[in-house]
Amino acid sequence: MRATMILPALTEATSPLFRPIKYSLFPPLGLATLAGYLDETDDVRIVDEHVQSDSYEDVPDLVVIQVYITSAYHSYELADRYRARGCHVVLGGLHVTALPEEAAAHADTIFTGPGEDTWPRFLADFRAGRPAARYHSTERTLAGLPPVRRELIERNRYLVPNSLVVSRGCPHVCDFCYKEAFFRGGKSFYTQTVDAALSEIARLPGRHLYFLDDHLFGNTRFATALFDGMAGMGRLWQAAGTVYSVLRPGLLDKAVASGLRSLFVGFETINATNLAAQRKWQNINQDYTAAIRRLHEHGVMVNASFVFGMDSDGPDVFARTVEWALANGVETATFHVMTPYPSTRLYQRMAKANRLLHSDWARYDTRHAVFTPLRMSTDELERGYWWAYQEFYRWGSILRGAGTKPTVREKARHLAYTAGWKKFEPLWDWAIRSGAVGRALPVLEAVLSGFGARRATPRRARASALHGQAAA
Ligand code: B12
Ligand code: SF4
Repeated sequence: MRATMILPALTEATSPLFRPIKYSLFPPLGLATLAGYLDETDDVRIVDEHVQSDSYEDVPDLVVIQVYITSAYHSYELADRYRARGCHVVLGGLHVTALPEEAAAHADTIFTGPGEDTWPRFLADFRAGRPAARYHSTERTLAGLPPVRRELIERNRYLVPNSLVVSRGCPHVCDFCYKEAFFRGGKSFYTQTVDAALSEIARLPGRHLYFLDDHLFGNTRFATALFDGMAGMGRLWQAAGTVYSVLRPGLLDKAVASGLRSLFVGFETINATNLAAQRKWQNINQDYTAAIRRLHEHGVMVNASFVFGMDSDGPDVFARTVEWALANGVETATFHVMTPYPSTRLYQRMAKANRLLHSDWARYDTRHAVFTPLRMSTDELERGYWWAYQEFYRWGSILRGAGTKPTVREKARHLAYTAGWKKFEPLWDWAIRSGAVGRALPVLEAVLSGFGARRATPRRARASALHGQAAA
């Protein structure tokens, strides 16, 4: 069987908003995971439009497209083209799960939810010549997962080729998040076995890892055993976690001892009223400043994520948020315009209140205001969003953030990490065009490790763990 698997790009390279480095970070892990279920004799290729172009002139037996909301129209266009040629086209992923009827008009088969149970069933049906039109996932397990087909990925095209997920979903229920809807009909948070996760890690070459799990710290027993197992492997890693998981005694120390050096934290808003409205219960009453301090004391850099446009946000939210992040020495910040994704609670709430402005999915990209905010205009919201990025990443702010760090080496690490991410776009573009962005990985590793200064379990970290216990 011949199969073409496609991850369509969100934005065409001609858009002024396109930042190639952001889209050259991670390989298409979802598709490489699904490819693991194919036979060795199958002829399969993966096209990731974020890093490569293709003429799409082939006529494979099977075309697999992963559909995100912002690439939905383009995905449908590709699907229609291949179907016109007689290929069997299957669509799956977050957007298909959110709006199955819309996707079904462009596919021979659609999949809703994660693919680990439905995909092998479909493959058997397809080979037997009787594929169904729809498969809905209900059995949630990662037991017996075949190895991810990483050899189908061109490692050098990505800055972070060693991305991985060892769990699916998350134990929380924030109302703007895709997760409840995506996992409907089965468990919405489950993990691999610790042994399977450790073997996957052991198979990855080099030092650096990036866990893309929604919440790597979500199951304490699993995370503790994983970090214990990783200790001594000599890895440097990055991941995402919540404020609560950072403040919880013990776990962060183990993570750091096994190589954690930078964490993406969903602060979302510095306004507690917003948090209650978004059902982000786990962040309420957590001391955000203490969380950042604790991470920094452990030598972990912080990528803070914020959402603008929640119902209690007025026009002052942008300056307040940026000021707070800079004063706390946050290294990188990711800002979003709140975006009600179809099928989320937030979307239903907005639709009921008649506050949705349109259904142009291409603009549901967290940069555009697609709803009417309560305490400012859509224009103020979009302008404020861009202003926050500009303000946070101007040289004066970067130097101010670096200035909050206690030692010269830590100041240098802050400077190198923050400026490297946002200030050297032409250099990144050159590296990407020459197909060798992966060669920059040793530089990232050097910065993460604080130019070699970060020992596994710093003494200061142990002291702060005690402080954290008192605070938590
Ligand atoms: C890495 C990542 C990216 C990367 C690259 C994506 C990639 N290479 O796959 C980059 C940086 C490009 C990116 C960009 C964006 N992202 Co992003 N990203 C992620 C992240 C952190 C991990 C994705 C991943 O690898 N998951 C692990 C793999 C194994 O799972 P998977 O890809 O979902 O695939 C499984 C299933 O979905 C399913 N499946 C998927 N496709 C198909 C197809 C078939 C046929 C079948 C059977 C099954 C199937 O089976 C797979 C195995 O279970 C997720 C969060 C998350 N934890 O998933 C956010 C996430 C997907 N991103 C999100 C967003 C909002 C964006 C941006 C819009 C942000 C922005 N403002 O620019 C852009 C748009 C992306 C686009 N192309 O449209 C949201 C999507 C929300 C939504 N409802 O669509 C998520 C869920 C984060 C969040 N919690 O809000 N992202
Ligand atoms: S903590 Fe993150 S992944 Fe979990 S439900 Fe909330 S936004 Fe979604």
